[in-house]
Amino acid sequence: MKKALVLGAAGFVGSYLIKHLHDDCGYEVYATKLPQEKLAEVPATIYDLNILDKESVITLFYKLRPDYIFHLAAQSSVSVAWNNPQLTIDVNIKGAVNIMDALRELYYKPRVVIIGSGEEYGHIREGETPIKEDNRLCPGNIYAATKACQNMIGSIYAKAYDLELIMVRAFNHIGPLQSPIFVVSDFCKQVAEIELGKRQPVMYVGNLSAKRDFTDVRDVVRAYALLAKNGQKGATYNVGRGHAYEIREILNKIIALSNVDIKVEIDPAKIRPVDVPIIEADITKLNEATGWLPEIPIEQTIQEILDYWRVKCKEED
Ligand code: A2R
Repeated sequence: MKKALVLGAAGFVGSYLIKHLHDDCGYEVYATKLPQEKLAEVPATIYDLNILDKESVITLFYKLRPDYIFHLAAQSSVSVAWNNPQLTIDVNIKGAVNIMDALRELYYKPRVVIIGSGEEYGHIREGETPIKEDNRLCPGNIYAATKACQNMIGSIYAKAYDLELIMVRAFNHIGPLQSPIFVVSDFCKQVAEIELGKRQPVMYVGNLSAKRDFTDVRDVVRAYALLAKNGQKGATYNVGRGHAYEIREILNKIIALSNVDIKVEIDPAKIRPVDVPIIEADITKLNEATGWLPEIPIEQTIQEILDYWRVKCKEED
């Protein structure tokens, strides 16, 4: 039976990826989390690992000898990155290099999927959308810059040391369980709280005109597993829906699912220092390598996120 190791599994994507690798791919799954994190019931054997501790990374790789490794561990919040660039650089760049260096110590070559971000493209010129993987990178925030750096070092290591590294640029992914620091979760949580009378019927929002490419997290993890098998060594693949939605459109879809009257107000604290107007993926390369296409409609995902918050906000009463 093939073995898969998921690094950074206590985050949003981890539990979905573990479930897919175990239930749908039939792998024996191992996963890591930070010592202070908790991981809900998942079909995997769990280890504590801080990717900043390179020796521990090497020891774990030797012990488990996985066929596939998925590197999800990251400081993944754009707003936290503005406030704490040092931490973001440490985890997202130094941590990634620790993993790649650990791979060089092994006597065999596991297939490793390194997760980056659609944010790496940053400020996109007219005519560059939908964005292809060989587009120039112009990161618009600190988080994006660290992920662009991870990607570049990954490409260099794959070539220089003949490592089986496959780089992903993941566009916005959404689903139940996501933290409300991310926009769709934030909106759905606010609506659930309004419905329960926990707050005034006013939604506080940031920049509504930005356009982002949103994909259901379950479609995203399916793409990661396919890339682990079929992605080309050293190559980068966009993972996204291939369609950008205006945040205003998403907000309207969420409000339409509620039967309470909701007013919308701009909260200056939610406007980021630099915002990128449109980010949309060209997913031709991914589709050609794996046959992957998104399957879950955005309306279904939004409904499930709203229902998740309705239950969670009620439980907190
Ligand atoms: O920051 P925390 O405490 O939430 O922990 C995150 C964890 N993490 C680490 N793991 C090992 N060693 C570290 N030094 C370290 N620092 C942070 O990685 C969190 O539990 C996990 C990443 O999960 P999320 O932040 O929820 O990201 P998500 O949405 O699961 O996305 C997975 C990947 C990330 O590379 C994103 O940047 C990319 O997809 O979009």
